[in-house]
Amino acid sequence: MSTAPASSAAAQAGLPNFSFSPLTGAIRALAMDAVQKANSGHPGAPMGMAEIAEVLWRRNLKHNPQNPHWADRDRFILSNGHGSMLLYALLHLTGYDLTIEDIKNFRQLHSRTPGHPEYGYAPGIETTTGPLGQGISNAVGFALAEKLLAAEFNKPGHAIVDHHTYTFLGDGCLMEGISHEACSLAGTLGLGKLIAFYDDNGISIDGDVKGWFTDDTPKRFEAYGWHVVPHVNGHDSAAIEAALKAAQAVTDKPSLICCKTVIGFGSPHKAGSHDVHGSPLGADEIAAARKFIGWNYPPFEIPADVYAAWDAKAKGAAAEAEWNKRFDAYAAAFPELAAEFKRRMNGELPANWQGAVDAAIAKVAEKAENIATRKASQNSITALAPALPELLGGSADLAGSNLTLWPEAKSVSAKTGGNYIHYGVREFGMVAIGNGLSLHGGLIPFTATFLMFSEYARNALRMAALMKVRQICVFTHDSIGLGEDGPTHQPVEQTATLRMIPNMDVWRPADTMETLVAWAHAVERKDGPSSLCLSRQNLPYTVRSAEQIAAIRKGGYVLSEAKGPLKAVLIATGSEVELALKAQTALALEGIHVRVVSMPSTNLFDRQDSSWHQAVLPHGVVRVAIEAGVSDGWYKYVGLDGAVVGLNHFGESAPASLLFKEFGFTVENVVATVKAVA
Ligand SMILES: Cc1ncc(C[n+]2csc(CCOP(=O)(O)OP(=O)(O)O)c2C)c(N)n1
Ligand SMILES: [Mg+2]
Repeated sequence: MSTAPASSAAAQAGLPNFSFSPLTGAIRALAMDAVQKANSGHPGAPMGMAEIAEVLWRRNLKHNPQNPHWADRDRFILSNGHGSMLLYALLHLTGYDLTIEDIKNFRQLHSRTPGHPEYGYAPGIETTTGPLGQGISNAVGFALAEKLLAAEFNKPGHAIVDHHTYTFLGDGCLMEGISHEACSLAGTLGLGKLIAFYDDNGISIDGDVKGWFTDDTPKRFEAYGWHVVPHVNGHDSAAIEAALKAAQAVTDKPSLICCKTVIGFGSPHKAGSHDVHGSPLGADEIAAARKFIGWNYPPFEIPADVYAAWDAKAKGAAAEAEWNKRFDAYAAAFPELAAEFKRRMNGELPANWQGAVDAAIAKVAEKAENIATRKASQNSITALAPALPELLGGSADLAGSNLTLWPEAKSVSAKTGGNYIHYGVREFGMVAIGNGLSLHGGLIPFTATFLMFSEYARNALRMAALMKVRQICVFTHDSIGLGEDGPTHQPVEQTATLRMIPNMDVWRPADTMETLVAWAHAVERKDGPSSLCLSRQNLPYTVRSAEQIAAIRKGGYVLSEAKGPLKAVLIATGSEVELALKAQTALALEGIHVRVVSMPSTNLFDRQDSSWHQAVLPHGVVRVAIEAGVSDGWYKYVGLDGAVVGLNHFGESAPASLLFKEFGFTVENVVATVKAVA
């Protein structure tokens, strides 16, 4: 422990009349004690932001701890998720179902209070945070959702969607590039109900940020078109309150409130230093801190009057009751809109959804078009969107290449609502914003870019999967089949690595029918994201029976049965299904009969039972997989006796047909490969 002398709290806070309040004392004590008990965690941010948190959560936040799902609650996102104990303390103190036992179990196996706030683990956690920069980006999505739903549902005199999105963020979030992507777009879209508090403590893990972070943050955000309240003393409750009121009063711009704080404030010897960022204070320093902040209670004990002063249950219930009354009036005036709002906030699909899907399937079968699957995706959106008003499209500046626009698409702007977002060239920001849009409720977002640039969005895709968020990712230009743009744009390992993200459904459809079914499945999937890997080039249509169309949803199925004694099974995806079918014909001429299995989604196939696996891939029959991508993942289907026609190196810049030939995606090579193993 440092033996530096403790200066007075007033001197540390830079406020002559400063004294610690028991309200913030409760936060500081819970954070110190829980981190100490767990012997790990981050006391610095919770202690440094306690005054800001008290002003927001106890005096301003519109929420009902007894109904964390109330549609019009304010949303709160702790973007500096390492400060999780701050959020847990606030949820506990204000009356959410998060007990003192939960706090004592901080960071323990199966507790509701894991190291970082995890969506779904405890009530009131709106999103998972911890990977810095993504919480603020989710918050942009939440605020955008509010704005779009307000534009769609509110009527004069009936503001049923009318809440703020608040977020706390630190130096780390602002250093992360994604904060630029998301906050820049938030400025352009004028998200006036987004209010961010910057914990400007000058410290990150390595120490004083002066060596690596010297941006003029207020100027940066002003340049984005934000309303900025600079130079707020983050321990001065009156100043924080005034800044918050000023931020609420600006309704056409997001607000950033820059709060100067002392990290670990309340720890007499460690405050202001990176020592307090991410380790327990230690028993001696905690004892000294208790004295310093005037907190005379044992660990995990909060006096009744402090609980009472924090308790937001009655106020929250009254706020929700008042909203319910207003909603009833809205429902009386606009019964259909009210029912639609409820349906959408409950995440239920429209009653006519199945009918729309069936009609679209019938049309695709009738048209039997030979088109690129990116075009088939656009046709699917065009067919399904009229039945799905919650669909909210968008692309990272590739609308014309990803083919993500449809006849009724209406671009969102600062002034108008709509159902299509031009995300600009911001892939990571886009997918993180998409997560926020989805988590808010009422919307089903889809996002789009080239499959190659899924890499830029990678961690937000992982977060979608981790949180079980419904987001549909349209990834076009899915292989060397994109041709002349060359190896920088040609995915080789992306489809395979996306498949490896737990709970991500990856689709690589072979034609218009598989693309439509992939879309329908992705929309219907409530508990996770889907990535649709789509071709730039045209692909032929394959006629299927009704059973085969139904089987697409099983991820892998027999597309073309062997016309004689079964010698081998060819497994292919996407553009390589055509090749497999041609190889089947060529092999048959030589008396070698093979079955072609189309495997548009290995993830879905893996989830089927063993009888389905056996029916599609019978034991004892050699298998050859064909996919224009890395081969590793296919060995689990073909085993060591089978073979893979894959691509284990980068591509080249040339016309697609030449590249497929150059790299062995030819009938001759597939025939030879089958003969070598069968
Ligand atoms: C994307 C990402 N990179 C690195 C980390 C590890 N990390 C956690 S907190 C932190 C420092 C953050 O500094 P700041 O936001 O200023 O937090 P403070 O120390 O002020 O609480 C780092 C590097 C992370 N959580 N996420
Ligand atoms: Mg900091």
